[in-house]
Amino acid sequence: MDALQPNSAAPALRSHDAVIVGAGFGGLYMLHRLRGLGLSARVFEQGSGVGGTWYWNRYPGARCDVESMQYSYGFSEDLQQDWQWSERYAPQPEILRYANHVADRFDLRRDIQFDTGVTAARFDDASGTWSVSTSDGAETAARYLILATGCLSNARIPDFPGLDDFAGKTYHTGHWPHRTIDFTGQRVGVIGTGSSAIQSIPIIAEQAAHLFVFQRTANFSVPAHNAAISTDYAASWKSDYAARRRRAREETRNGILTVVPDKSAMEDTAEGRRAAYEAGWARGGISFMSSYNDLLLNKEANDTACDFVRGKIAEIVRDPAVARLLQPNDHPIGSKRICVDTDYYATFNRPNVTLVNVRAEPIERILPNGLRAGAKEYALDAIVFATGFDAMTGSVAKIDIHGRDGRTLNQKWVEGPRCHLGLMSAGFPNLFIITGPGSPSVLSNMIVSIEQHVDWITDCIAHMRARGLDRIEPTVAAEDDWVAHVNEVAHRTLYPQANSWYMGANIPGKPRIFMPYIGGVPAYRQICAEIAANDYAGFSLSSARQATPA
Ligand code: NA7
Repeated sequence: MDALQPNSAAPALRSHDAVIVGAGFGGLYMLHRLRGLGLSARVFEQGSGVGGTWYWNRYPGARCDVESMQYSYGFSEDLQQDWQWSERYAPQPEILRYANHVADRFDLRRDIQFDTGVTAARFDDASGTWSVSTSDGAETAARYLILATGCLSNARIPDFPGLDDFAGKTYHTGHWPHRTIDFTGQRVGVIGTGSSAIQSIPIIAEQAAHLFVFQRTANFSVPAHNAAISTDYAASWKSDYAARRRRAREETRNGILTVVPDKSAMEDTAEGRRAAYEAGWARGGISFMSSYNDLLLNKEANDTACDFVRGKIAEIVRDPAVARLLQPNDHPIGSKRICVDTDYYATFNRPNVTLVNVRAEPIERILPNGLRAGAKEYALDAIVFATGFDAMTGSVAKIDIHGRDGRTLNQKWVEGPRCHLGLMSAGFPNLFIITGPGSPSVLSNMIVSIEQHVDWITDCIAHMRARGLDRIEPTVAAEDDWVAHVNEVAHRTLYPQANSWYMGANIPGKPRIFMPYIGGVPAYRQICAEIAANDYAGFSLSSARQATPA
């Protein structure tokens, strides 16, 4: 263990080798790996339990859009053999049970302090340590500060005038109460039609006396065809889990084992495309986007998939005007994360569901008994904000992080996030971000990417300790090159054409930068591995006893 001496000016200072922020899947695995190195680590978690995203997003119908057999840790063979998933797409309570099982199984809780947010962190250049301030008023010193704060954890409610005057109940999907909410007999408004709304609307519609869906932008959604996992299916995975995990990591763009034909949509005939899309629709899930190899590269190819899904919407939704409104027409399919639903479009055939076009008539004001959009007032007992997150940077930005020259990370990132490999930012030594901006993160199976980052960080710290080093930060040149590369690769695809949260476009005033790395999981892993093997080329490594790196 590093001998960290508490700062004499602050006698109450606790010290650890590492502070980890967040006890979601990233923070839990990071703690486990650091313990394996013999380091002391303290995790601060603002929730009262583990699970991160899956702790907060308890809205009706919340479930993962990556199949359960793949959306799970691969680091422990015993764990993956023992755990039994019940459904093809695990519902939120089951994923939360899994996170709790992992915390117990690896005895992680004793190093996690719950109900405690990290508010600020300052790097002391002289000692080469971070001083971390927490919401309980304490300070903790640590050599390493690791942000496992998640990509979608800063829930956001738009600044609607009159919000505080609403007399009914309000909810945000990403901050749902820890009890069952029953909307029976109520007039409910759901604002937003992203993934969270699309999952919750069919269930809320079954309860509510009337449901108003306030849609600004229609979204593409494909059916989940969720079902119980058969014993045979689970057994087939478990018979060669390690090999399948390896193929997912090394051979698929997004860390999810899927068969992608080596074929452009434009090489196929119209009948061939129809058959391929029907097969994707029948299969269900995000693998619909893998019907061809160029759906996110070629607009003409993408248009064929858009037309297919728009056709399905027209088939499902009986009222042609409602169907037209539900048909997305302003972005290529998949350039916003494609949604995966159970009966979403069919819900609009229910007599108690009304779709309101707030693109044409924006929400002007929340009223004590509802809201006003355009010239119309809607009486509501409850409002569900399914309005998304300040994604990828929002949870990092909430912490007042001061680097080695006193500049804050927010000042540095004012025109958009700047990270080398999405892992570290120049000027902020020993600060690691798990699945940070500039890494595949949200474009991949998050757990695959979390494990890769945690393993890289662990290996990096082990490397430094073996050489008597205790300080690392990227060079400005390497970081500039990586940021330019992330941007350049993104613009080879159709992704930047959408006003998505990937682009920061959902937050007024946020810089429009495509934040995740789109080069694919295998290419990214290889780059990270080569950099590590090459003595961390592009990073300055030193010891606190040496001069500050240039
Ligand atoms: P999203 O996908 O960001 O969706 C937020 C929705 O809220 C989206 O339809 C927005 O419309 C809508 N919104 C936001 N602000 C407003 C205002 N002011 N008026 C009307 N409508 C508004 O968040 P989710 O929670 O659904 O999903 C996030 C990710 O979690 C998802 O991609 C999965 O990866 C899991 P807009 O499109 O901006 O017009």
